[in-house]
Amino acid sequence: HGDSLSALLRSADIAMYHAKHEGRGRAEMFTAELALEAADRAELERDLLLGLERDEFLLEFQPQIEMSHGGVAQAVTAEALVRWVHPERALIMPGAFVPVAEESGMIVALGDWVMSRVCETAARWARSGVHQRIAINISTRELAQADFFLRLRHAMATHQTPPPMLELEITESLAMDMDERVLGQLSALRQDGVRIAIDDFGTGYSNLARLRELPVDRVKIDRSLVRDIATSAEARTICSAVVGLIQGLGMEVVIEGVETQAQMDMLRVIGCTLFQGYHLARPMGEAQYLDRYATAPAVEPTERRSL
Ligand code: G
Ligand code: MN
Repeated sequence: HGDSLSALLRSADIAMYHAKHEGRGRAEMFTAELALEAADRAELERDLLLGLERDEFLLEFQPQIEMSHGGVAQAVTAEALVRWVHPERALIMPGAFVPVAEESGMIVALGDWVMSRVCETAARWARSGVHQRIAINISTRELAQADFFLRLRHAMATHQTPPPMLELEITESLAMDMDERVLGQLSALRQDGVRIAIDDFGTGYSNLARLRELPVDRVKIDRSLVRDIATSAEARTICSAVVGLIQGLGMEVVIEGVETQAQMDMLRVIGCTLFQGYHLARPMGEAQYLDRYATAPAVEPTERRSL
């Protein structure tokens, strides 16, 4: 059974990477369809269940770096990203299994695992003086569970996680159609110190009047808005307008998917200070993350002379 499953997961991974720039929702649909087509879903579900029982999942962390005017670069938040260490494959990315987990309902168990692991890690970081928030990606299905917030609060209480150590990432499309109950719960968490971020901004449709009213601290600009800014004046205009709009609403802007120095230089001119992306760092294990980012702020070498 290993071979066909491996092939399925590999093609799902590939599809995911090609579809990703069209937005998370679409990427997930595409991947789920692929899984169905291959008629190997039952197998994947069975493996997921086994994977949960056998504790085959792990978290990687990718830093969000704040660049000050003085050229000081400091990691302020770690985005937690779940990976599956499948016994017959290397690391499997979430795009290849989260959609199936969502459709089969296993997302609840998987989400609980992520939530509890993040709460435990964040509490441990706080105790050892690492005051960087950890961000969790919340999927549509999870938020639709009536007891989602209860389970999150439970995980926080169990591990005694300081609320300011946590950040929730909610996709733009999800943020745009949250009901009153969910909004109320998010506001309450935010009042307790949890940060709320909108993820993948620019991939869906936003109602700007509604955006203004959401209980949100920061907005993560999707990489599709950033990809061409070093080479296209139009791309630059759009990106700059979106950044200005969000800052004008009093929210923080985080740029994700920064892949080149040219993009970053341009973004700093536009007025951005918070960056995440392969140009700065790829997601990595906790030990390596702490090794590299739990220390005092480092001076960015290229900036020292120019500023
Ligand atoms: O949907 P969300 O923005 O949470 O997706 C995060 C995913 O994007 C992770 O799987 C992460 O590995 C990936 N990622 C992080 N930085 C970059 C980047 O600079 N470029 C690309 N293409 N992907 C990235
Ligand atoms: Mn995210």
